[in-house]
Amino acid sequence: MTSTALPALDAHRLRADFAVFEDLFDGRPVAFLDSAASTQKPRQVLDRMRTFYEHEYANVHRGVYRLAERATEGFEGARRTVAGLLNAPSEKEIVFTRSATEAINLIAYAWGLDNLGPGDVVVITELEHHSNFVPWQYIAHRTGASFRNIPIDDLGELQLDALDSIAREGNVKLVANNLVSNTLGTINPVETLAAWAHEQGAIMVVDAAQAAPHRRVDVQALDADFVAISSHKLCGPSGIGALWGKRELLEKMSPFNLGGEMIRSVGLERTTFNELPHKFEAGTPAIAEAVGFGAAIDYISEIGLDAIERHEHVLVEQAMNALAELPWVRVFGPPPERRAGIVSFDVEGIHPHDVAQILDWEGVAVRAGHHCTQPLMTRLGVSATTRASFYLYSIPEEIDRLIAGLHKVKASLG
Ligand code: 7TS
Repeated sequence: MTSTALPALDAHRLRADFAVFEDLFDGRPVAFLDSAASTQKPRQVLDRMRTFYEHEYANVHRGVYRLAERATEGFEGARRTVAGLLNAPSEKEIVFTRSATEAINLIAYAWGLDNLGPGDVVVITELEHHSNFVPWQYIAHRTGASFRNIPIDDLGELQLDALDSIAREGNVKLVANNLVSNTLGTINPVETLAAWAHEQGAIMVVDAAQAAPHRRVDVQALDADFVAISSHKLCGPSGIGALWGKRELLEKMSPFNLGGEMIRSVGLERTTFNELPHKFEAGTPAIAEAVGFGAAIDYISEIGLDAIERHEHVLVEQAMNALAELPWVRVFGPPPERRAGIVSFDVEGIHPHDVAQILDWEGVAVRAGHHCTQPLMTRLGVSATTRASFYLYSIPEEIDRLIAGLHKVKASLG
């Protein structure tokens, strides 16, 4: 919630860290309202990666020479930073992956294939990104488990009264939900779902790709079993994400990718696997990207996740109030109090791709499409929406430009 007593974030000052805002498109900087897809990168992250490549780079976990030790320290230091961000009990529970998508696939293959079967139930929600939907649908089909969906109400909030009937359908073994919906911005009641999952004897998988950049995520407070996050959504480089998992689960799980680095010893007859987290990190990892990921976490932590959350709340309220003045615009999802800095909407009679195209001519960058949430689009009765999303460098003027752009859209195509 907004409070004037708390220090506000100075987005205008922070923008100086992002070179992209110095570039002009038809004489104006881009109004970048697509941070839910991926965020811009500050100089601090890019400088850290450059220094690492120039002065600290070697492969990790293998050299005895000092440069290799320096590289390993940079890489493992990033792991400690990720553990700190998530309040993980141990950094050994942090596995670097390529992305949030790969983190979820790791759970689906390495936990799901061995632990699911006929009579078991996998529960997801109507609000999931395909990354937290398709792996579960696929693994459920492959193992013979059933696949059930928690529906949403018209405001895009989960209908938890469906849980009782889902529990009667079999052994609920896994519940997967995002903490923040990438399409509607809904903040989901993950703690409640985790408690319910545990009552059923199930594990709780939290897709925090869209939450970790914008609010505190504490894996222990959520009482989750697995949490997936992504670097590129929190000012870090693409190509790296992380999975946190409870140690007892990770210890028992089979490996996911096989090859170098994840082994303890290899013989013709038998291979034994490395300890955590290396068991899940086959091959040369994304080393400088991990270091950049750590630098990005330091950057957002210094600004403060609470300040980022409050800043986005002010922007989302401004955007929703302004959009509510346009009778030809329909906004999807919950009120500002129960959402992060994401607004999806429909402009009456105009396809979202045309909306986004005309907005681009005005220098306003938004995403149009199904946002990798086709089951949600079906529920909303649309094939696509236009989505504006905010981050720490977003400013009120950009929302004014969005609204002015929408008037042009209406005037030219409405
Ligand atoms: N989960 C959620 C909730 C997401 O929003 C995304 C990406 C992912 C998982 C996948 O993360 P990645 O690390 O594999 O990239 N979401 C979006 C989006 O909304 N527009 O583009 C990508």
